[in-house]
Amino acid sequence: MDTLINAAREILETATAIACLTGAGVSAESGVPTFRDAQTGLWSTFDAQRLASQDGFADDPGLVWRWYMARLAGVEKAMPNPGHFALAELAWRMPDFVLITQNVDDLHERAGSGDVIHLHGNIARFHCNRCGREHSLQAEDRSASLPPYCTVCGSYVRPSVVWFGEGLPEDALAAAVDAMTACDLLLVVGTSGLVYPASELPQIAKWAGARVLEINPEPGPLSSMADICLRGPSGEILPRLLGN
Ligand code: BV8
Ligand code: ZN
Repeated sequence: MDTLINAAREILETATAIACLTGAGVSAESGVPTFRDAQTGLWSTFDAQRLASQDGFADDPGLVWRWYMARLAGVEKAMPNPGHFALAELAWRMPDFVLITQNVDDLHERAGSGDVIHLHGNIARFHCNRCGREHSLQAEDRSASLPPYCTVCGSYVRPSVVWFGEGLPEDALAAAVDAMTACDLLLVVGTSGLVYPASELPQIAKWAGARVLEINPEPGPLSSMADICLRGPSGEILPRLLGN
């Protein structure tokens, strides 16, 4: 692994514009279950992809609401891990560094990363499912058995995350595509590369001539386009990549 880390460090040191795409794996060591783990952990009897959808919300708004309140509580209790801090440090070192995440937690921000591009929204923000009016979470909402009602139109409030079957925020996706075409190095950290359209982003970087480093204990569909695959937890690998 040392040889690979040294080779990766050399690529990092010669890069002039770095983009980084993170997934749930970067928060795993903070105790936030990855999306797939969420299917083996507390919620193993539910299909997470069903819960994170308009149909799932229409079917059982109370179940979906309680699922998000439980996940939000987990995110609020979690602390950023050395992987998050290493990416924040990298942004300080590299004038041209763009961080794009599929995660709905705020651990990158709490580690000091600024201007994080969130492709799938933010679990701590809420809006009306019909009229879009923003809703600030009240204490009583957290233990409620049903979602709160919008004060304007009376529809249910939902978390401001992108559900399956919903489009990604156009500005976030456009900024991510721009970063992929402009970078000469892409770091792909802790993502299974299974969720579209985020999973298409690394290919754009590759076509634009960027080198790709994958950091993930497991291989996946994105591994074949990586110049170097660092097989291990990002909380250990990223600090070593930065020489810490
Ligand atoms: C859209 C917010 C169109 C919600 C999320 C059939 C084929 C292909 C595509 C589709 C299909 N059917 C439907 C689709 C489209 C669908 C999709 O891709 N489905 C997949 C599952 C087949 N996509 C969509 O619906 C998207 N929208 O296409 O809309 C459209 C266009 C215009 C207008 C209208 C509609 C929307 C996708 C966004 C869904 N929302 N999150 C919530 O969180 O509740 S996605 C959700 O899953 C997460 O946010 C995350 O992004 C994703 C899981 O991916 P990962 O982050 O990679 O996490 P995962 O658990 O999978 O993997 C963890 C990885 O970490 C693993 O590789 C593991 O090895 C690694 N790891 C573990 N520990 C560590 C580690 N790595 C490093 N260190 C460690 N310690
Ligand atoms: Zn409303």
